[in-house]
Order: sequence, then C-alpha cells, then structure tokens
Amino acid sequence: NGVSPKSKVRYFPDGFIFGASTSSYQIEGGAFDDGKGLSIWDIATHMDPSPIRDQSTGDIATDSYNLYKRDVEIMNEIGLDFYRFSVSWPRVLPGGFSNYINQAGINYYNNLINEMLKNNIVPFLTIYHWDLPQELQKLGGWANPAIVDWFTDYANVLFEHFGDRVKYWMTINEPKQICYEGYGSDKKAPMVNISGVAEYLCAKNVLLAHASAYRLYDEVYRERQNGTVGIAISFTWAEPASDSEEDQQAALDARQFDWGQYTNPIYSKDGDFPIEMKRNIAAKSAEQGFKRSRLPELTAAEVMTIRGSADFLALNTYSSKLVYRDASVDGMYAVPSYMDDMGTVFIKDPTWPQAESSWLQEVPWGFYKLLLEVNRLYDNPRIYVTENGWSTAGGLQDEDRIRYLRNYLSALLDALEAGCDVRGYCVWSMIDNFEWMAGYSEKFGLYEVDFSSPDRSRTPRKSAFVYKEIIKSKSLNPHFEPDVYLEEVV
Ligand code: GBH
Repeated sequence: NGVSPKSKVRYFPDGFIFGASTSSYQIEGGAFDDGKGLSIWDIATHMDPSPIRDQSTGDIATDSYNLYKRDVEIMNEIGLDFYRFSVSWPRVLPGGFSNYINQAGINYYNNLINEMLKNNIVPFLTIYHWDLPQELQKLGGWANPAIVDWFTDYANVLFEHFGDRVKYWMTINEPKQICYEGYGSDKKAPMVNISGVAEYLCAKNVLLAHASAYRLYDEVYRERQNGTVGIAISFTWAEPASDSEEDQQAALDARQFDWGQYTNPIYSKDGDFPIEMKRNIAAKSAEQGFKRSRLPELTAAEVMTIRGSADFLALNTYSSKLVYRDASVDGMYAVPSYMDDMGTVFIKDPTWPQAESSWLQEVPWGFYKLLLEVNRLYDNPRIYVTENGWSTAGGLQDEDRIRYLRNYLSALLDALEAGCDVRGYCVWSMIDNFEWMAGYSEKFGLYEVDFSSPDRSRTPRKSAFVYKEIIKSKSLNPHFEPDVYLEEVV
C-alpha cells in the first residue's frame, strides 16, 4: 500500500512505562556539605594535574542536592512514569561502614523520594553508581573481598530507610565499567590500572556483593516490602565484521567478555563465568607464567548464590561495534590485559551516525539484535532498559537525539513484537550532568543545564517535547513536531 512501516504511528503496549536516569555524583553536587564523606570521584576530580578533560569537578554539578524540587518539576513537565537515580554511599555512610549513618543524607533522599511520590513518579533506585567511599578504597575497594559485607551492610541501610516507598532496586550500575575501567585500567576512578588482574578480582567481588544484597532483600525485606531487585549491566552489541567463522567466534567472545561476564553468572541456567572467558584467560595466564588463572574461580557455593539473584535485568545500552579477529591482534594490546584476553579487534562502520562521545554511534538494529540475543540466552528475562541516549556538544535544537530516540524506540517495539519482555524504557539522561572523564563537554540531557549560571538553570531541549508526546500518546509518531519549536525551524 506504499506506506513504509517507518512512517506509521506505532503504539506501546498497556503498562509499558517511560522514565529518565541520572546518578548521584553526576548531578548532586553538595560534595562537601552536611557531613558527606569523600568518594573516589571527589579524589579523582581534585588530583593535580586533573584527569578530567575540561578540568571540571562534580563539586556542584547540577546542584540537585539543593534543586531536587526543580528536578521533580521537570519529571512532571516531561510526564515521566518513573525516575532512575542513585544514592551516594558516602553521603549516607561517610566512612563507608554502617556504624555511623549521616542523618542529613537520609533526609535528602527521603525528601526526594517523597516529592516524587507526591507527583506520582515511581522511584527506581540504584544503590551504587560508582561513587565509592574513599575510606573503603584505601582498603582496596572492589578488589577487597570484604566489600561483599560492606556493600551488604550499606544496602541494608537503604532497604531499611527507603524500602517502605521504593519498590524497584538496582544494586550496582555497570560492573564492567567499575572493574575494567576503574581497576583494570585508568579510564575511571579509582584508576588502579593493574591490568589483567584487578578487573577480575573486582568482577568476582561485585557479583558476590550484588548476590548478597539480593539474598538479604529476599530473606529480610521482600515479604514486608514487596519490592523487586535487579542489577544494571552495560551492553555493547558486537556484530561480526564478516561471515567468516573466525569473526563469528570473535563477536561471541566479545559479547561474553563485555556483558556475559556478568549476565551469565546471574541470569543463565548454569551460572558461573562464561566458558569463553575461563578458557581464554586460563590459557593466556599459563603462557604468561602465572601460577594460576588471573580469572578467580567461583566455588560451587558461590555459583549457586549468584545464579538467579535478580528479579529483572536493568539493561543499559547505547551502541554497537563491528568485531573481527586476525593476526593483527597479536601485540595490539597490553599484556596481560582484559583486551588481550578477549583478543578481538573493534571497529566502527563509518556510515553510522556519530555522537559527540567517540564511542557512541547510532545502530538501532544492534539494539534489536541485542534484545533478541538476551532473550534467547537467558530464557526471556524481564527487562527494563535503564539507560539509552545520545550526546551532543550542546544546543536546544537536538535533531540527532530525536532521531536516535525514535529509531531506538522503534527497534524496541520490533523486539516486543518478536516476544521480548521489555517493561519500560529510560533515557540517559534527564538533564545535562558531569560526564565522568569528559567533564561537562558531552551533553546527554533532555534538558540543557547552564553550568555558568549560579542557579544551574534548566531548559527543555526539543527532544524533551518529543519524548513528552511519546509518553502522553504512548506511541511513536514520526511526523510529530512540537509547537514550541515550529517557528524556530528554518
Ligand atoms: C553509562 O556508561 C553510565 O552509567 C553513565 O553514568 C554515563 O553518564 C552514561 O553511560 C554516558 O556515558 O566498545 O570500546 O567503544 C556507559 C558506559 C562507555 C559503555 C563506553 C560502552 C564503549 C566502549 N559505556 N563503552 S567501546
């Protein structure tokens, strides 16, 4: 009939919910206020010379510690069903341990949660989004197995104080970024950079900490609070660069290292680290003269406690890569290292639209393939997409972000039609914020924040009005143009 599916209005199923995400260090500011302890990001951003691209810090960020009411107003303006935020561990437990609770920190999150509930916004709470108390880092942080108890005690404080009102919990945001970027390299705080070793010690401890918090909720809180607990894992879709068997295997390995490392232990039937990782790392470790594999083993009891420790999967995804393996990979990466263990080469297709962040290209079919593969591997888990978004250099007229948003949501609808159980979707991010090593140079917000104004004024971008319409109509209409912006379009 000449109507291509892309020009049709497509509807989301009843009960599908829309949200937006942020995290504590990236928005709160108030870094030294009201008894908050220092986190590894307070330390990293104040190093001399600064490792941050624009030498900025999150000392004030978007000042959401003071402006949380304005943030809830924005949730209302967009019409969000839910809002995903994280709690700063050192704001609640300044020294990291639960012997001393900072009441001002508890008050802040109570105020935020209550303000959201007053406005019918459902809170999705991430317990840990990268701002580890510096006191715990002094003890090795995520490389120290004692963190399983420290984290469980911290989670216990949050369940206890907020669990009467918070029903959606994510224990930890993006284990791979914590472990590989923070411990196996210097791409993120605490920049431990003990390559090929620290990221795997961290991985085991993160998995056990997550599982322990989940089991605590199960045993102590679930009956009374009736909530649901998951973990947020980052996914990059790895597409084989060619049909060759070698490249197919390379893509498989890349997926198992990038996310299977965390999803296989928790969501697969058998649990444990993926066989591809165990095999590669054991072989390389032996060649390199290590007495044992650099990937720690999980005991049978550990495999059991980790396996099945989630009620849902919180899936963060932005982009895809082409993957291949040939002789050129020998000598390409440091030895030993996570990249060398994986042993694959990543490239981007130059025809894919490029965001401001170097790693971010628009590949909606990669999102579709990812959702189908996760469905296939883990027996159709319940999924919330808890991060997905696009960066620009700034400006209110964000046509690229709108195109990305529509194309990814359309791919999500395709995945629903193919049988995936995706219950909700969250844009990263609601407002511009501190983008880690990129400082304030990459903007992800539906709302622009003026970081030069003392009141950190927030202004909706065009994408905010488009997202608002998507939520209101529960549909994707490719022809919708927000009134506010019509006159500005040349
Ligand atoms: C998320 O991390 C964070 O949770 C959030 O705090 C952050 O602000 C947001 O994304 C935007 O960055 O395949 O070599 O190109 C996203 C982590 C970083 C995962 C880049 C994929 C690509 C590595 N992503 N990474 S590569």
